[in-house]
Amino acid sequence: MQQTTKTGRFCSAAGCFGPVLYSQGWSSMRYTTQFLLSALAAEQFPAPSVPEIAFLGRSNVGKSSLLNALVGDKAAKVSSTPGRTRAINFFALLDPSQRPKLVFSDLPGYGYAKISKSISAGWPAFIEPYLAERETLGLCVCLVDSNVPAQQSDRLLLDWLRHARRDFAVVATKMDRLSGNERTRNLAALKKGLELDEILPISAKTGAGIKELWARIEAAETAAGGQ
Ligand SMILES: Nc1nc2c(ncn2[C@@H]2O[C@H](COP(=O)(O)OP(=O)(O)O)[C@@H](O)[C@H]2O)c(=O)[nH]1
Ligand SMILES: [Mg+2]
Repeated sequence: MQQTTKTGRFCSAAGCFGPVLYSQGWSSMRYTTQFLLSALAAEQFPAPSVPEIAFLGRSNVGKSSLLNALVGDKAAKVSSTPGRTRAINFFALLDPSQRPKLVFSDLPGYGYAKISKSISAGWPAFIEPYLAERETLGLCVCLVDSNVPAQQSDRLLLDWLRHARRDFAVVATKMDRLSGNERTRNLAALKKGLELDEILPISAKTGAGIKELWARIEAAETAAGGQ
């Protein structure tokens, strides 16, 4: 069965095909998304290969919606399947000749539980070694909700990533819910609260910022030695 999604993406049994057409324009590459596996322990991680992009955020921040906007329904569906929400879900992004170009890793949402000194008491133990040691990890995309003030759990995660010298990009989700004034105010407050120079405003609903995020991901891919 084939279907064309709301955003104009084309999906069939073989997968979803980008780029996503939004009013902002196109991402530069056509990718097919292929689910690789769900890992519940470090031994289950796929063999490191192409540059990897990790997605991190608190539950309900809009991670599934963002993955859906970036690469299609498949990633979002797999990642919200019960039993897979506590796993790291790995997806390969294949170029038109079906060669893997990137891997997306979708990490479990860190909960409302207070993050302790090991990043999170509520996080499975294999997350921290993944972030610390995964050699192909080129970028961590950290999601924060633009409607919610800076959270201690997000602050701790970002401090941890800084300490680990991991490249990260922070995106503020659900921007469509805010008026123009609120956008400016909330982004400034988040930057201050999280000690950031830059935060990328996005909306999975309207597609705003998705093209810019793709550009950031592809820059990280290039920096990590992808081609
Ligand atoms: N208005 C709006 N709602 C969003 C957006 N992204 C996510 N949501 C909503 O926020 C809720 C949580 O989103 P979801 O993607 O499941 O979050 P996750 O738990 O981080 O995977 C759902 O009700 C989504 O419809 C967005 O860009 N705009
Ligand atoms: Mg989700």
